[in-house]
Amino acid sequence: MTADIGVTGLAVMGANLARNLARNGFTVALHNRSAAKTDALLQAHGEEGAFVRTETLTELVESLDRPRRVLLMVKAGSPVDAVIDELVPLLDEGDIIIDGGNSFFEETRRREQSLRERGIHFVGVGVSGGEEGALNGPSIMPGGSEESYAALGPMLERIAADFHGEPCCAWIGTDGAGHYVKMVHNGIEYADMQVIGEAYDLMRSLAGLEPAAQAEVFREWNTTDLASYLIEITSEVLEQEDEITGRPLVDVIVDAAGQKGTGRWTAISALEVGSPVTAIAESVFARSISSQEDLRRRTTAVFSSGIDEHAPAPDYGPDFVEDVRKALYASKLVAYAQGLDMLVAAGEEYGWDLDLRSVASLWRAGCIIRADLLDTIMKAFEVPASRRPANLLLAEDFTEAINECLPAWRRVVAAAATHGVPAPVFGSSLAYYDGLRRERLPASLTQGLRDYFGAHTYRRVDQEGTFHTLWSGDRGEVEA
Ligand code: NBP
Repeated sequence: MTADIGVTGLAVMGANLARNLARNGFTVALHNRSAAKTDALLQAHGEEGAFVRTETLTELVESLDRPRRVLLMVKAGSPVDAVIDELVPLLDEGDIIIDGGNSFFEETRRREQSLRERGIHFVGVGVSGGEEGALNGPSIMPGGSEESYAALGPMLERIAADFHGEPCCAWIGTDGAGHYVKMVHNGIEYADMQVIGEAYDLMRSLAGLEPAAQAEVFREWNTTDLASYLIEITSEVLEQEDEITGRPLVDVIVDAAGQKGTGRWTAISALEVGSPVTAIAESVFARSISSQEDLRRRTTAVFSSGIDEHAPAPDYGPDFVEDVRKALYASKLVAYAQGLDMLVAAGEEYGWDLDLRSVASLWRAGCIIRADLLDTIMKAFEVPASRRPANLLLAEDFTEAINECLPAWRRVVAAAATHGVPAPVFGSSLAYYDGLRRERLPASLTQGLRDYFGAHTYRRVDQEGTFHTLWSGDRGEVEA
């Protein structure tokens, strides 16, 4: 029996994608460095579809139809290069290697270029949705050549999540574009979770809402324009009781958030392409602060809040909860707007013609940031190029939504600062919005200072050209 596709790397993600492919009628050749995982998969799920067991990469390649399609689901980093090095001598021109792991997009660009020179297609595919998505339908973001998508796309579209009949899979752009979009997806996911955390903290600290009561609040919010997978599972986590102590589970979980790196990569790349993704970067930093456990233990006892203990207790009731909902929604919109802006900047830098409508459409189902909002975002970009908003917040629906949220957003950020509750993404998102909104920014002073100490020059509001003030001379102005 020849197989339609081979999967190598059968840990949880690879195994689930292989099962998804088989359940969708494809014959899947299986390989893992150590055969035990292959056998375990066949034993537990071998009846789910047509599988071909192989023990070596040579056997795997020999079992495949042409052009051969080999999906790598091994650990990101050097294992991907190790498997590629072993595979390439076994493949022919026109064959396709697919990397479905969380590889860094620069590595995907390097691998694609090197394999292209040898006539082999290398397709970096962003896959989102975790274990469950991999099995039942992930959001799939393929890069690589358009030609390779012709051979691979229909297969990926068949196993992808489905949003009202549309597959959450479409060709993103050449070389590392797929992994880049997946990286930014994860960056937005960081921000999405952080704003949920800030809302929870404010409602608990200021409105006294315990986790079980907040589970109800989030459940209610999930029927509003905040409706999303992350809001839905927030209510489930908040209502969970610890089996041992009977306390809310969230109170016995150590408050130090981990990260695997995609949020950090997003922030680094944003700095490189000059895109201000403050919400994502602040979310990465918020996790870093949370993880400085030793330092926090010392500072908690030493740093004062500066809050007047004798001030009358504030009344943060249902109105405040509604304010927090609006602050959360507005901050979330900023995170998405920044993520999409970053894609545009990266597209210019790396030569990808990214279609934001398509990107938003792929995130509507199957992935972690799936949200009703994405359908509206998609529609905002579903217009002729000349009418596409230069920033998501300029799309009419979102300008209106932000205007509606603004007073509440400002009240919440002020309350957080007044009462010493850290809300870095609520605050920085509002600052980003105000930064875009203000007619004049203090960057003029920055330019003056730069000119003073480094003769970096400045432009004037009333004349073309660049200018320099002779700061250490007669302080006259000269054209630079
Ligand atoms: P892991 O990332 O834990 O990798 C384990 C697999 O890599 C095993 O099959 C292992 O083989 C293989 N492997 C390693 Br380690 N070194 C190898 C080498 N030098 N040569 C060949 N094979 C090697 O698996 P995972 O958690 O299933 O994740 C797979 C990919 O998917 C990763 O890139 C991960 O970041 C990504 N991922 C994505 C999501 C998502 O939501 N999209 C979630 C989780 C993971 P062995 O069995 O012989 O040790």
